[in-house]
Amino acid sequence: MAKRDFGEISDTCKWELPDYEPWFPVSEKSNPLTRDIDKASPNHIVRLLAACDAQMFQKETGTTYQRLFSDSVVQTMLEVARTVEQILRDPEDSLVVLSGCGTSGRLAFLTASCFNRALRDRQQNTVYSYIIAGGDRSLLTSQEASEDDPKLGMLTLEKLCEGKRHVLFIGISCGLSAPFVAGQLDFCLKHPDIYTPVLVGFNPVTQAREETMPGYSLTFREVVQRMEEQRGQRAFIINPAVGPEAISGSSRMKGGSATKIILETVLAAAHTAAFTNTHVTRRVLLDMMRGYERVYSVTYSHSDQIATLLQTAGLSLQCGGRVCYLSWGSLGLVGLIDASECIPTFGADYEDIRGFISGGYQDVDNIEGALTSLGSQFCIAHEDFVSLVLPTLSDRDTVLLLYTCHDDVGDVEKMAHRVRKKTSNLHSLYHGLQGDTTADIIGLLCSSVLNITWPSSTVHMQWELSSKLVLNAVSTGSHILKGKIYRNHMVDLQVTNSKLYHRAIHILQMLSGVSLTQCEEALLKAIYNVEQLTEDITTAGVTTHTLTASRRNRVVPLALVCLLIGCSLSEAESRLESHPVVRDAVEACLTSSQHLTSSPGDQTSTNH
Ligand code: S6P
Repeated sequence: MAKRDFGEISDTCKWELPDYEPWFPVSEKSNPLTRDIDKASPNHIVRLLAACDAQMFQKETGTTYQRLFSDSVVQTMLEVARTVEQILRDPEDSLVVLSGCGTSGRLAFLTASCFNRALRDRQQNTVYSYIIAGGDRSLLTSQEASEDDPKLGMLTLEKLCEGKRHVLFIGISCGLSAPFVAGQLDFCLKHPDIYTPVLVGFNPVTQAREETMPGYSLTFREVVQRMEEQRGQRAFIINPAVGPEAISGSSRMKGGSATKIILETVLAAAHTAAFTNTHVTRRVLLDMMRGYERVYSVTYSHSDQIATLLQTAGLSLQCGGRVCYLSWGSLGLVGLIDASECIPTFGADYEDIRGFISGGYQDVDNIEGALTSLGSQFCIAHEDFVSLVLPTLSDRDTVLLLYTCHDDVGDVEKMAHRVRKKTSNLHSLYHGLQGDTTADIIGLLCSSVLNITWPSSTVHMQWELSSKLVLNAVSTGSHILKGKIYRNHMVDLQVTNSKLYHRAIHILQMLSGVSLTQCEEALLKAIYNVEQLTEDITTAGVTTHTLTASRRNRVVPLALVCLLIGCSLSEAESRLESHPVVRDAVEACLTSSQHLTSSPGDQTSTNH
């Protein structure tokens, strides 16, 4: 035991060493803690996820990386909170815009909605708005391509802020990489009389993306450098390192959680100050962040129950069943977000893990309103669950009820009875206060119950974070059990934007040990479904490649099999057909390839 703990301690810090995967920014590195997560038991998976999440709260150890609690980070948060405080005191013609792509855009939406609600509760005018690349449909589906468009980002921001006198723009890009956000930050820098830009992300500025963006003269790094020149006055960068993700590059996990912690801390502190006629202080910010650290500890103190949920969801996915989150209140948004992210992250079908929220779009309160006309995937109300899913529900499926003591528990109980008639595979995640027994009756109907009890000072946003941690563990863990992950890499990723295109090439390089150029060629062959690359293909840009890739399946596994076996695409296709589970396919190829003797997975990217 002592030996294993020692191993974990050193693995916890290894990613900080300068020679650990130096070609990757922190947000794309593989986490040394989770390199065997694909073979771990449900209990062990939860322990590993807990150890990765703990890295969010680790104190600064040296000079390399600033962390969440570092003075420099707290100082910048303080300055941003004071700017928000001023806007709240004088909101006329002012706006706080939160923007991002994918998960970062979803958190922008979640945060803007939450704090507008807080203002409405005080009979104040709302000051927050959000932008998500690809529009509101991206809240529920993956529209990864719009992430690559800096001009679209800029134009969307300009349109939203028409006629405003002062705009605090908060651009979120965990990897300091999304061109959509870079375009917006650059636009703000060019109009300092109106816009004050804030960048939230989790890489040092020296690791911001260097690649050129289509139709744009600057790289993300150059935009960040320009922000640095104005830092502390007219531009702010909040960028603590939180360590690599448990599944490499999956910034929906720690990146999303840390974004939530930072934004809510800054905005909640500003609200308290503005409405109690005080000022934001470092102490207030630190206390709030410590509150989130306690949320982390309390949540993972229920690791056994989380592992049970993960195991049952994994069994459902393995046998072609579905996992449904049925939520009430704002936890519903957390459920919708977690479920929708499984599509781009694991190449999942939207029916594999699906979220439903009691009041449908009325509860979501998004700018574009109900999106149900876009198709079944956008049907998110409980009544949609009742008409679309309930009739065919069986014991193969897992249903998770997600609610708190503030929700209509009678309604939860009614739904629990309806589900129970179709499946015994019913579970619940409940947030309650000390001494309350509200959930007891519903618990009797469930085959597993995760009741988390909180002190009365706990705020709803903290329950959201707790639910996010649990659901991230359930959706990630169940896909690991389904065999979607090899080591700690999602091999079968969808290559739908330039970030994912480059990630795919690096995964191929790491697993095959051949040069990046050969890997890119193999990837392109798989994308275009050709045995030989034509000049048209090699001269086309990444945007054309990703557009083509979005219409193809399993391009990365195909390219990998070709590289490992040295075979044609058609042979690779038939090999993959005999191994529908991606991890098995990779292992079978590694075993039969000569590369195994030289342990390709342990080679480093020296071919850069
Ligand atoms: C990550 C998620 C993606 C990212 C998006 C934005 O797990 O699937 O959708 O959120 O690519 O990334 P970033 O680095 O700009 O926040």
